[in-house]
Amino acid sequence: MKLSFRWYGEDDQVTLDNIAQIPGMDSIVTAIYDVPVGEVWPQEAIDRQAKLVKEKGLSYEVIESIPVHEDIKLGKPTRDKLIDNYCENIRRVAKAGIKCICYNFMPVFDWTRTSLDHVNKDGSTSLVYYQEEVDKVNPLKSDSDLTLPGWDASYTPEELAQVVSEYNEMTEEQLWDNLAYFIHRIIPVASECDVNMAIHEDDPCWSIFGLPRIITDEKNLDRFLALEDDKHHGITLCTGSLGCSNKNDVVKMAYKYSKMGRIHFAHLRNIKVLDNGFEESGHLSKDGSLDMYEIVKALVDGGFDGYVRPDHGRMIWGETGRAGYGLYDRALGATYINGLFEAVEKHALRGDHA
Ligand code: DNO
Repeated sequence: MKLSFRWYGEDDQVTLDNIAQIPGMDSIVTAIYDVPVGEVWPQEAIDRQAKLVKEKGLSYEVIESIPVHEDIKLGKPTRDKLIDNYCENIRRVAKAGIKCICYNFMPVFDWTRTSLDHVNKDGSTSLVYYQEEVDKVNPLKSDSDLTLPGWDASYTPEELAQVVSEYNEMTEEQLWDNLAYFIHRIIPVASECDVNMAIHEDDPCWSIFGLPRIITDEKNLDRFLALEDDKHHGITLCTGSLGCSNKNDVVKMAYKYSKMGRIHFAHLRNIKVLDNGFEESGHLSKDGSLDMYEIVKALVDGGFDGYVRPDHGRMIWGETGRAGYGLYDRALGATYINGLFEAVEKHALRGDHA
């Protein structure tokens, strides 16, 4: 496993030096953030970023994300040109040494939470999702002043209502068709460039606001992976996204898909599953509902050799900044993940009780 850490570029208050000083850190996970979705990333910007990262002794091998334009998900006639641009971005980042690209296929809303600063008993703050709060929001009403954190701020309320309404008639099957169309076009390019494409599961892994969501469970991941028989067509195993539904057996999926050689990236974090949603917790097994030891063991047993990053952290020790992406709790998570992998890998090499 290669330990990695998300970095939001030169504007991120968490610096490359901070990240390089975390024990065991190997790779940066980043993107070009100032180019509108659907456009081609300038090669100079990619190369400059690669140089900055490498100068700190870190690898530049993972992009999260090259976002997928809504017109591709909607299957609009403009999609062909947008997919050409997407393929060009794959070629360009590959030229700079990228080996893995994380992306998602969620209509309009990427990860969704109802609060970004829920105060825990110990005074730390976390991201939480309470279903009753989501149910109060209607993104089709542009005059509603209710919004949720994490919404794409580049949309005005009117534009948001417009794009949501375009999905109104769309069934899950149509979204599958549009996803298949996209995958059949990008995977041959990724294969040629030897870049692993790693789709991120929908977060949370159920439909919100009546919009279709399909990358949600084992059955759908099987269907997704069957779209192309090529190891470059794989997944990001996000334990928090899959694990927020009790119906998902994350340990089983970690083993099954790593054994297939299709997990290229893992987002490891824990959450407390509630009857009405979930709360993000510290990374440790005892902090939440997921058994992180069993998940790591399943990855190792399955032969996983991709990138891993600690996922959302809580805000601790008075840190302020980008919700979920502060330095301290993610660094603690990284160290915990390192410990789990070292223990599990050494044990596996030795065999039982040697
Ligand atoms: C949230 C992230 C997601 C993820 C995208 C991948 O913190 O896990 O925004 O980057 O869904 O495309």
